[in-house]
Amino acid sequence: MVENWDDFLFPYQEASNELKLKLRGIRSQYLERGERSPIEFVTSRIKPVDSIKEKMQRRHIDESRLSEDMEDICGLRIMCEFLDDIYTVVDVLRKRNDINILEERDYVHNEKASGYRSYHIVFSYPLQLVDGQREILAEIQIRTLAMNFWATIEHSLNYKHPDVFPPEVHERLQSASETAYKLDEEMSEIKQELDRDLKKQKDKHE
Ligand code: 0O2
Repeated sequence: MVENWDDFLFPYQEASNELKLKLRGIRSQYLERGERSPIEFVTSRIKPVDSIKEKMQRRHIDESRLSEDMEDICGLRIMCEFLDDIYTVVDVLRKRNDINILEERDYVHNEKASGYRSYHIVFSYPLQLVDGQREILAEIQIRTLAMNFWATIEHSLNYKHPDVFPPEVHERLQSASETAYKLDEEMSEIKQELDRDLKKQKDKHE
């Protein structure tokens, strides 16, 4: 049982701080090499205690098994400019030996009924503590800026209580998500076209 929530959450906060720094470091490495980074920006959050308790009830998770059964107490989010960047980031993460992937959920191509899109990676992270190593469960959500725009606003309208959404609102949110996805596809096509033009010009001058 959790006696003190601050003590319980401390290692999650530590893991979150370290991971945020490391993920931002990936962006710095690309920029340092003079390349475009597939990571635009990184955010993190520790799940609020109220939200942990609500999920415990909803998912029938025993308080004594929180560290093993609740995978998103430590949550990180990576925002990308383009759709392809999502999968580039996934490949980069798969190669790391400090991110032991347990599960991947591709809600980019299999969007949720709400219209939600994002790529989720559930993993364990070896946190070094004074008493030794401890595996911390965490989740990274990877999404485009357009997906983030939609999810942020939809979340603030509260996706956990879809029954408060009249069917018409539900449909409009789904349709807004489709519009955001079309925007992502259009931006990707524009980039691909510009890349092709650039390559043609380069080839001409060689
Ligand atoms: P917050 O504030 O982002 O932490 P569950 O956590 O039980 O709802 P599950 O199956 O454990 O869901 O994990 P899932 O669905 O892979 O990921 C849950 C998280 O994904 C949510 O965390 C949201 O961040 C995001 N998410 C999933 N579905 C939706 C959706 O329809 N709309 C929006 N806006 N976000 C979604 P939290 O804890 O609910 O929120």
